[in-house]
Amino acid sequence: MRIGIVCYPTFGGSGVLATELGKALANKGHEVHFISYSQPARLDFFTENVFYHEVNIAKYPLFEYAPYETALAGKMVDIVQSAQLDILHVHYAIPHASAALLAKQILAEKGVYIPVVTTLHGTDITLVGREITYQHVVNWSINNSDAVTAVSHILRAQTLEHFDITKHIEVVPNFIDFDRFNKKSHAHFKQMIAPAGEKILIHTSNFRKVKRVEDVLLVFSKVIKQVPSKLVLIGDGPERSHIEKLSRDLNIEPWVTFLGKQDAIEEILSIGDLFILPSESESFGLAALEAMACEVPVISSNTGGIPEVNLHGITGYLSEVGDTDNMANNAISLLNNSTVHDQFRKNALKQAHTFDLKKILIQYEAVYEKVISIRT
Ligand code: GMT
Repeated sequence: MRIGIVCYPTFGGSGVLATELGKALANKGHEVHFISYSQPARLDFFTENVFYHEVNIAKYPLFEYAPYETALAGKMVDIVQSAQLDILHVHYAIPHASAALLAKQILAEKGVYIPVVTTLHGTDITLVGREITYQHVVNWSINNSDAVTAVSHILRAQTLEHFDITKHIEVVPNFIDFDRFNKKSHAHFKQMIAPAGEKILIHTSNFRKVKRVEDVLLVFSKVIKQVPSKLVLIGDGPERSHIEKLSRDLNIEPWVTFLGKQDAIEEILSIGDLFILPSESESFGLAALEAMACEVPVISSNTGGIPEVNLHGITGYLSEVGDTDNMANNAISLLNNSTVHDQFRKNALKQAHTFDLKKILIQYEAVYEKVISIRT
């Protein structure tokens, strides 16, 4: 198949997922065309069947707000025709789905049929999409896509609850590529971070408020009183300087390492003993899955799709959002019991395998084939 993938190119989970999906489809022999306003963060290499098309937005003094959606729709019209795409798969409803549907209509007038698959990732439904200004467009885009998928059961339920949906929404969960995410032996790196054999707690996110990174510090400040440990923070974003200040205010700065944005996350996860994900909301929690694939149990909040990934008392523990005492107690008890901890590591890996890329890729291909065949 010739597949167009539209996504946000930044370090957000939807862009990561879309990029990994495109790369995997290309590896399987499909021709994949990424369409975005800059090169997706994880699109680090090119092969003969992967293409990247940048959306350029014409600047004009009259435009206080550049019309990205119009530029994107125009680009899709171009690429569908020039690359003879069979399908457009757009990640994130706003504005990708509505732009794709505009492109579809324009192409229909030219006698070109292009089915649109929309994947809902979370914030497009739970936060941004519910804004009254966007609601009508999100609703219309979902109902008029040829197929719609959601990355978790809870996200599907939330979409049905908050919007007036007439379209079937299929759950196709996020996935993990075990060729990349697996526990690697990194004795030298572990020795560098934890020279006295301290336990290593890890958090990775884009440091937005919704991630509650301050809770990571609060949990760690309690854990370190009971268990010699280090905290490694990966990622960057609007809350980073506030979090750095908080680590000084909590007097835990010497035990906290800020690594910033990293590409080889799996290398760092491999030295972890626990992964902390205390998010306010999370439609899936791809970061937790990446940790679990590297055999790291997860201490997380019990919100959104996280319990579909992290199983309480099996692969880690779930606590109410903001209950950092409970999270810390769970972390301490796990770190102090090596038998249970080892078992949780194994369980985490086993659970991660249920989201193996190889299984999920087939589901996306089936969605594509179904909508393409409806026309032919
Ligand atoms: O939450 C983020 O950091 C970014 C956001 C996005 O839209 O890119 O991530 C969402 O999509 C990810 C991939 O499907 C999910 O794993 C995240 O849980 C989801 N984030 C939220 O729902 C807050």
